[in-house]
Amino acid sequence: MSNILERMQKDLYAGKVAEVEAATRQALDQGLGAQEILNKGLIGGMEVVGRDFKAGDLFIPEVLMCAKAMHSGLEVLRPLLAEAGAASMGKIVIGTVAGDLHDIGKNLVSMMLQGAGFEIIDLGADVKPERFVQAVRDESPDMIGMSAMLTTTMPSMKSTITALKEAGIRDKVKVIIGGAPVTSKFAQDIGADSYAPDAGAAVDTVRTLLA
Ligand code: B1M
Repeated sequence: MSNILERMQKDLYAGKVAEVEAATRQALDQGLGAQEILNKGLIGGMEVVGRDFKAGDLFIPEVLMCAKAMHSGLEVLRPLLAEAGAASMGKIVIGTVAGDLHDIGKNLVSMMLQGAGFEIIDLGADVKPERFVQAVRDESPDMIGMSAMLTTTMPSMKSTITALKEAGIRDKVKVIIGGAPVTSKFAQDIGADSYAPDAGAAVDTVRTLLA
């Protein structure tokens, strides 16, 4: 791997926002392609972050800084990638379910998935079932991701799956759920395709489901 991409990965891991942006521009000046910089520099860097977060060697504030650094490089590449029609790994509509305003975990999961090369449509927090249904119709995603942090809002995950069934579009998308009170058993009970306990596991699970 070229020196500039190695340095980009290290700066990304250290959460150095301005340095990652500068390294992205420098890599382009050196003639590297936007897709190569994305895959080897930014996504490569976020893979290390995801691995160490899962292992407990990195903590949430650090991961958020890494994600911010990744975004600074991504913003430089975005127009070039769009121009070249770069293939995304898959499109995911994500949101925190109705009645629930907790969005820190959902944002972390979104950022890690984006860092892994997935296109994210983030509906925000307090997302009602009908809004998920509309987003599936409008965006034709490969998957929807729901987050819940309250035991009282977990049932909205089931309502959303029911709404997808009633709209006749449940089989068009995979469904992954997560959040502190959510379990793998709950995911099974409500008919979700999968559950992930944290952001790192979410990336692995989504990769497997969309492979
Ligand atoms: Co609230 N809150 N809160 N809160 N809050 C909890 C969740 C609570 C456990 C605190 C407690 O009592 N000990 C408790 C829930 C109890 C329960 O239901 N069993 C609680 C409560 C009761 C409430 C209110 C009802 C309090 C009140 O008003 N009386 C109220 C509800 C508001 C509402 O939502 N309608 C409320 C409000 C708030 C704030 C607004 C003040 C704030 C949220 C700010 C925000 O998110 N923008 C807040 C916070 C910050 C918390 C705690 C302290 C931290 C949550 C957090 O962000 N964790 C929380 C207590 C705690 O957890 N220690 C608490 C960090 C985050 C990175 O972790 O979200 O678990 P987490 O995400 C992880 C995984 O779960 C997973 O990956 C993430 C990253 O690894 N994951 C997914 C998450 N979503 C995923 C989706 C996936 C896959 C994995 O696929 C799609």
